Amino acid sequence: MTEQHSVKLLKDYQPADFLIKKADLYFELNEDRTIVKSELLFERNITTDEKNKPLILDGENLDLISIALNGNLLSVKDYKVTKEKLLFENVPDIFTLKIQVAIKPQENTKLMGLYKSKGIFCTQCEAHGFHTITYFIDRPDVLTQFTTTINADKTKYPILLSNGNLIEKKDLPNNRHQVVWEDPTQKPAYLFALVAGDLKFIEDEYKTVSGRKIKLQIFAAKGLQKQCEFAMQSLKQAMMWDEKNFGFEYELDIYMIVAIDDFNVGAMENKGLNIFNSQYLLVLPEIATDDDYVNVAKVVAHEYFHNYRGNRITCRDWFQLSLKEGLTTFTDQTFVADQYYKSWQRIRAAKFIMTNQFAEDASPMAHPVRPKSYLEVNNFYTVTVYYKGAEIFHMLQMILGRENFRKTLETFATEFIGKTAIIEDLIAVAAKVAKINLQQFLQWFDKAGTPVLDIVSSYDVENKIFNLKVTQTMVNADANYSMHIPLAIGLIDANGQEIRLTENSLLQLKKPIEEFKFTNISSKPVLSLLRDFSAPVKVNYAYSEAELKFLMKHDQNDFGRWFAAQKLLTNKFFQLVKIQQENLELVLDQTFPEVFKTILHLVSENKIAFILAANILELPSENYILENMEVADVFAVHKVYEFLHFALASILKAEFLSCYLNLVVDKNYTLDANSIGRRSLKNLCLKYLMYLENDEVYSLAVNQYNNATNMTERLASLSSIANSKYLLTDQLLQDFYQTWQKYPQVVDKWFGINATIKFPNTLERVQKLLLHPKFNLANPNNVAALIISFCDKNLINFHNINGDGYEFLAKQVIELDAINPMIAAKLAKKLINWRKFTGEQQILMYNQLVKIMQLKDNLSENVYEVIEKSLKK
Ligand code: B3K
Ligand code: ZN
Repeated sequence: MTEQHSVKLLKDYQPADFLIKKADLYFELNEDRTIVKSELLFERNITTDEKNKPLILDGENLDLISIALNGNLLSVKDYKVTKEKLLFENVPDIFTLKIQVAIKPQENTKLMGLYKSKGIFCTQCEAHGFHTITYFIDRPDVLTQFTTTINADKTKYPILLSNGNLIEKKDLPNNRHQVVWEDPTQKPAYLFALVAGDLKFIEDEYKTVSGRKIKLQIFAAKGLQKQCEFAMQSLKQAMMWDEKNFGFEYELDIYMIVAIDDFNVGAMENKGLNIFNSQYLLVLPEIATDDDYVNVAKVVAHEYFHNYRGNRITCRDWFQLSLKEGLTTFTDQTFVADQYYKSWQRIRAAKFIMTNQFAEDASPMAHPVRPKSYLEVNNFYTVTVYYKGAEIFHMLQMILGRENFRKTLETFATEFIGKTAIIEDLIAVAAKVAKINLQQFLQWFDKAGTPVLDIVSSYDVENKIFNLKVTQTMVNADANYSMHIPLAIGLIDANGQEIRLTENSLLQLKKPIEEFKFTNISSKPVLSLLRDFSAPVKVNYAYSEAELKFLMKHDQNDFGRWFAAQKLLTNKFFQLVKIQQENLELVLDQTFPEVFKTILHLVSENKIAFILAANILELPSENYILENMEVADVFAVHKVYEFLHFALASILKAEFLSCYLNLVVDKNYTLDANSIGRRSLKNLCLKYLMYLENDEVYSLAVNQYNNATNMTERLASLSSIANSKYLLTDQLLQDFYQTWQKYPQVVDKWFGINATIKFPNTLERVQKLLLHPKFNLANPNNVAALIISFCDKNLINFHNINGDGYEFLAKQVIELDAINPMIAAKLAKKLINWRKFTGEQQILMYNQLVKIMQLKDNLSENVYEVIEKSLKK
């Protein structure tokens, strides 16, 4: 094991031996060598007991030029340099170090630290990027006040940005210029940012609740300014929302956002200077879909909400990551729900958790929301930490109530601003505010796995009592282990009316077995379960088909309606998968058309929202079905999925067509739940109709493609066409590329459509596209669009039993690991669930994992950790 393969453990946390109170940074940006000078003010940390500990700084890939301690130049024997550290014995308690290093951002393909994207210098420092810029104590509990001077060529880099306020700007000889930015707040180094490039910006102003004026600027390459307008609007909405809901007011005078094309994640919440992956910032109706728009609103808000959830109150260590990420994700979900359609957001969250997080929790990479150990923390920015984390805060809000939840955050902010915190700190505040015990609730953070609730009910006619018995279990947990689970329920009478309950409808499960009684229930009710997805659990309850149909029609809780329909269709789907596995003939169960007719009728009468209808009528995804199978049979599931679409289209052609034709979409693009719902239901009808594979439906799709005034409609029609047998498909794909090739976001969509074509030979298509002039393996969005979509959404091709899909992926992992380990590890995760597949597939996947593992010493820790975990028994 090299120095870098050392596992970090939560239980080993020790405060830093030294703090860095001030950092004065100076950057001389050049094309060949960038010079970074730092003047750091150190203070021995009094909370640590040993007084003579050495000073150990982090630093990697730095060309060390000079070091001076308290003004005295040091010689090489005064310190020790290793691959990742710089060590000084016998330093005073308070002192300054002046360090000069040189780095090569233009060669940095990892997109961590300081790097160049399309000629723009930019940074990404979370989780551990800063120590590749200069020597530092690169951990979140060292809070420093930064001043940053940037010196660069004036023509190439007219815009020079860093955190905080601009305090100086001047021209220098040789066509250079220099600026000084001062950040008044103390922040961890992972929130440091620098941007230098030829950028243009749009500007606006936000007046805070207390009347302060904040300057808002969004920067992007020249010509993209119109694409930034929606993000600006979203930012202002988010600022107002956080004031209104939590009393959180922005405290600096300026807030900047920059769009960058090569970025490892969606965006980064650097203090006062967010850096965004342009995919999550730049939108216009012609080039972006409704999902893109909602994602921009979500991510802009998310990064803004970090200001009070991560930035001003910092995680003590990276194990506490969900304290900022889970909480902020929950906050952005609540914001989006308030902006658009509340239950839609819960349905989206539930679908995502039930498909992706439950799968991760059952995989070799399963980990608690607060992991206990890691080799490479960047592997833990996962759906579990973000989305199960968000569900924990959603549960907390349900248990506390919205008012006490607000008070909790306000109090937490008052107590912890300017400090670091751990998850217990926030939970302790919540317990105090609501005067309840949350000790058991805390376990949600520390236990991996999905709880299962087995529920039985009985109705006592004589005493008019409805009884519920709930047993909770969890794989790999002791028999009498139990969690604190909020279970929201409702009872509905035979007329479809909600029964007013004397007892609380939010059940708080705490013991392995709990019983509840509901009194004064005059006739046998129908039970609505897990309303609003009150907890991220699996629920077993012996619903009759009639009950599920009844709930789908009458549950006043939209989530309950969707959940019932989902259960009904999923059960039927599974029955068909069994039939398919026995090679028997597939016959459409009448429940399907019945459900579809009911929903299409309800929506045509305006009794349910378009968006709810679209969600109910979208069949469970292949991935969701596979997640719920003991042995994932990709081919049987795909056969059934295709069969169902075709059979439904055949039987319900008239209904789909009339729904499609009635949904005339407004030419002016509007983004509200109603318009989004209409577009999405219309596109879904088209998707079904295309299974009929005849000229009538082809012409519908082609017309939609040609006449669309927005990308939502254009892309949906193109995707339906690409997956049909329409003869001119390739011509249309070509047309799409030709028309939109100058927009990288749209080219990625085109890669995505190509990669998800369900017919054979798609792998060859993907391989060809790897050589396309617009494809760049070093660009994470390209990799996601072409390679990750192929593995995630083209299951029959990826899992082809000739093994080509797996071999292709392994090759990409190896190639990419040398360029960008973080993205390579993301790709490697697509192989790790090998034990879930059929014997033949298991061997093929396993062989590829072993092949990657053979490169052991040459692998990054990112990829090494993923592969090692997946091979471990
Ligand atoms: N905090 C960043 C994620 C950084 C990822 C580092 N591997 C974006 C976000 O969640 O807001
Ligand atoms: Zn975040």
